[in-house]
This record gives sequence, C-alpha cells and structure tokens, in this order.
Amino acid sequence: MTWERHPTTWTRNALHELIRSEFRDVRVIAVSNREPYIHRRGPNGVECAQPASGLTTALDPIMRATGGVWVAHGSGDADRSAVDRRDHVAVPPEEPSYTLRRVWLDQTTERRYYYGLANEGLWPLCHVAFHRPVFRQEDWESYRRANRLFADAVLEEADGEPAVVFIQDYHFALLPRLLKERNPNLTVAQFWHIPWPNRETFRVFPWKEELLDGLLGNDVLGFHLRYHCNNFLDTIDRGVESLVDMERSEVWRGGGLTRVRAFPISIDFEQHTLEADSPAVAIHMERWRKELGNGHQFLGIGVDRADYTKGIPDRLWAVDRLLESYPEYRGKLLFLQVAVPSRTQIGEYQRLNQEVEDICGEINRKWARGSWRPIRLCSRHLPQIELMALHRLSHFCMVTSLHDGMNLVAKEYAASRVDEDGVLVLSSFTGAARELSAALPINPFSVEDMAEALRTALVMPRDERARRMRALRAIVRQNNIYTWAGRVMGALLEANNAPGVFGHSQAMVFSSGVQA
Ligand code: ADQ
Repeated sequence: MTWERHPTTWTRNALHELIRSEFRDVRVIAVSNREPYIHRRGPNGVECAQPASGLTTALDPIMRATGGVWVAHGSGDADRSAVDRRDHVAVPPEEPSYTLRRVWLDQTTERRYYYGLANEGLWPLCHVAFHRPVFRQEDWESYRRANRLFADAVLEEADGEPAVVFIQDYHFALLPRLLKERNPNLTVAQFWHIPWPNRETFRVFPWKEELLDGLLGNDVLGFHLRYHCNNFLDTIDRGVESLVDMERSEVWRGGGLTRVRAFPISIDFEQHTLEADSPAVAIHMERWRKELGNGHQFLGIGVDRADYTKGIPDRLWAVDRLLESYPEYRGKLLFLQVAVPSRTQIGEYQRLNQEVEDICGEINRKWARGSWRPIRLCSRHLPQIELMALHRLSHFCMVTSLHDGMNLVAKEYAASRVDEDGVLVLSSFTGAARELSAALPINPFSVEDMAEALRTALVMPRDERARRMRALRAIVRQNNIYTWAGRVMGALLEANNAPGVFGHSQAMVFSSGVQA
C-alpha cells in the first residue's frame, strides 16, 4: 500500500489501520517534553492524569497500535514512584498498551533549557511578535544537555537497532543529529509547532549553525505551512553548507537528505463535535448562563493560553473601541476572556497577566452601567467540556494572535458549533487563517479593524452565519488530527520506501514538545 492510496478524510480507525498494515513490526518510540500521563500526589494518594493536549490525541492511538515507547520529561511529583528500574511505566493505566519512559531533568536544566532557551529564546525569535528574544550561553548549554539526555534515552530504547524517529517542536532541535550520529540506521522525522521566521530574523540566533545542523539530521521535517517550509529552506540556503532544492523542498547535507513538508495540524473533529452535542455540555451551558447572568444580550469570547503572541490586550481594546464607536452595544455586550496562565516563571508572562488584569479593570470602570460590566476575565484552565459550552453560548469568538503557527482554538470553535451558528473572528497571522477562509479576517495590530469586524459579526444575518460556519466545519472535518498524523506517517513511508526498511527490528521514534 502506498501513501497516495490512503484516504483523504482520515479517521482514528483509518490511522490505526495504516499503522497496523504499514508499521506492523516497527517499534515506535515517541519523544516529547511533556508526558502523556503524569503521576501526582493528591488527597487520595498517587493519581495518574492525562494532561489535555491535541498532540496526545494524535500520538496516543499510534502508540497504542504499535505498543511502542514514549520518552518524556517526568515532571509529576509522584512520577518517580511509578516507574520501574528502567524508568518505565505501562500506560494507559486502565489498559496498558505502550510504555512511558521518563527522563529526569534537574531544576536548573529544566529552567534554562525549557523556560530559557526554548521559551525566552526560540519562541519569540520564531514568532516575530516584537518581543526581543533572550539568548544566554548557560541556557544554550542546558538546551544541549537536555537534548543529549533525551538522545541517550531514545538510543537506549532503540537498543542499537534501526529506527525511525519523528521529533516535534523547538525543544529538540539538536536531537535529530545527535541520534543520527550515534545510530545512522535511524530514520528521523520532526514537527515544528511554531512558525519559522524569515532568514534575516533567524540570523540573530547566536548558535544558528549548530541548531540548523541539528535539524538537518531529520529525514522529514514538518511545519504547519508551506510558507514556514520556504522560510526554513531559505534560511538553510544562506546559512549552512548544503544543497537546497526549493522545487522538491529538500536539503542535501553531508550525504543526508531532509524532506521539508507542510502538515497543518488540527483536532479530532468527530469526537469534539460528538461531545459538544452531548447532554453534559448542555448542563455546562446552563451553568455558565447562570454564572454570566442575563444582564447582556450578546456574548463574545476569547480563549487562550495567556501568551503575548495571542494579542489579548489589543483584543480587549477592540471591545472598548466597539463600545466607543457603537453606543448601542453599551449595556448589551459581554466579552468573556478565558486566559489560562502559562510559563509564569518568565517575567514577560507575569507582566502580561498583570497588564490584562489592568486593562480589564480600566475598561470596566470606564463603561460600568449599574451591574453591567463589558468584560469578564477568567484566568484559569477550563476542561474542554466547559470551553465547548462557552463556544456554544457565544455570538462570536475572537482569535487575535499577532503570529501563531496554527491556532487550535479557532478549529475547536468551529467543531463545537453543531448548531452552525456563531462567528469566528480570526487573525490573518495564524496558520489556521490559511484554511479557515470563511472566518472574518482581522489585522490584530489594528484596534479599529478588529472593532469593525466585531460590529460586522454582531449584525451578521443568521443565514450568513450558518453559511460561513458550515464552510468552517467542512474544512476542519476534512483536515482533522488523523489527517495530520496520517500525512506524517505517509511522509515517513516515503522516506523509507526502500524495501525491507520497515523490517522486524525497525523501531520508530516520535518526539514532541507540547507548549505549556
Ligand atoms: P498553543 O500556542 O498552545 O500551541 P493553540 O493551538 O491555540 O496554541 O492551542 C491551545 C490549546 O489550549 C487549545 O486546545 C485550547 O483549547 C487550550 N486552551 C486555551 N486556553 C485554555 C483554558 N483557559 N483552559 C483550557 N484549555 C485552554 C502551539 C502553537 C500553535 C499550534 C499548536 C499545535 O503555538 O500555533 O496550533 O501548538 O501545533
């Protein structure tokens, strides 16, 4: 079976089938910074939880189907008590079908590699959201150290056998080369969840040759968009001795070939839609209705990790501008911002949380009328089921990222709207905007533009809302998370079409670093 013969609309079962047929004797090793299961001490003893993440949704079925090993940072306070001598624990706890191998990072390494180099260096560098990246030599040393620790764990799991490695995210740029150097039989793939900037921007990265060389250890390197692929190829073309074939989107370096491909990530549309239509969501809708009160006629929402790339302050000012320009919404519009605190060890993120609170206070003081306030801020993590309830209650959802690799909130909003209502106001600078052309596009750097889009959303007739929402849902249904995983697996097959490559002793490694 070749990749081309696989379905265009992927399901969990189709992905499962592909893995069963094509990767049958392949040992799969996934690697991520964040673990798919975490052990924590609770009031009732040690508990095992599954952190909510789109990536776990995609990789978990692959791991279950292959019974492989997932290598990740053991970050739970009871993680050590759950593993055996080899730092292994069988997961999922209720139906063990693969192995979680935990890697231990000391606090300094974690702080410098994860918060420092990855999140204060690479994150702002790649997002170009006008936040100066911070580059510290100690952070880079820790980044290298962490990559080496993960490489040791993966190589140990592969046990000298041929393997295929699929690495995701900017936490592990050096890992592909480290793996390939010590086991040339490995096949390595990586997915980079954030944008890749243009070469001029990337030039400021102090250790660029080493980082780019690390990435060129991959056989397949994935980005969300063709645009990011082209930026990457251009960066390589000017920065590293290599042969770049723009047409084929490939790089040759030192005898090794890296295929650079676009794989737009997504969500489990069918599952999401099913849940959004469930009685449990209806109960949450009722609860939220009560919680928000009936002092408003229109509800708008924003749901984000509190990150400066998401454009939250500008979005709040757009609500303020709407009230300024269109007095008829005073006393009638409620905007609920759900912002889960993230990376709070970093000063920039602490300042953002304070700024958002201050802006909400200022706008509410300005427009307060009786018990009505235009903005509600909810600074906590909400289970998806509650987010679905809010999606369904709202008249519009604002996604105003200044720059975003994809943005799953936009796709989740569409998947929740089983009633084919609601308006998605979407930043043109998200990867999602390339697919979701039926959303209302905005420039998040322009408060006026956003305020006008809100006005358009609020007066949009029901049939136009339905037409747009149907189009959004059709796209997300088609380009779902299994399509993403299936395409990645297809690229791995393509990279390994030499007969016998997926033989008995083959191991496959997935690696990811989900944002937190
Ligand atoms: P993120 O920057 O984290 O992801 P996004 O894609 O929007 O951004 O995903 C956020 C996830 O967190 C969504 O599933 C959302 O529902 C959830 N979430 C947000 N606020 C929440 C809250 N208050 N409570 C609970 N859940 C909340 C990075 C890249 C993106 C890319 C993804 C996947 O920055 O561009 O889309 O990885 O590749």
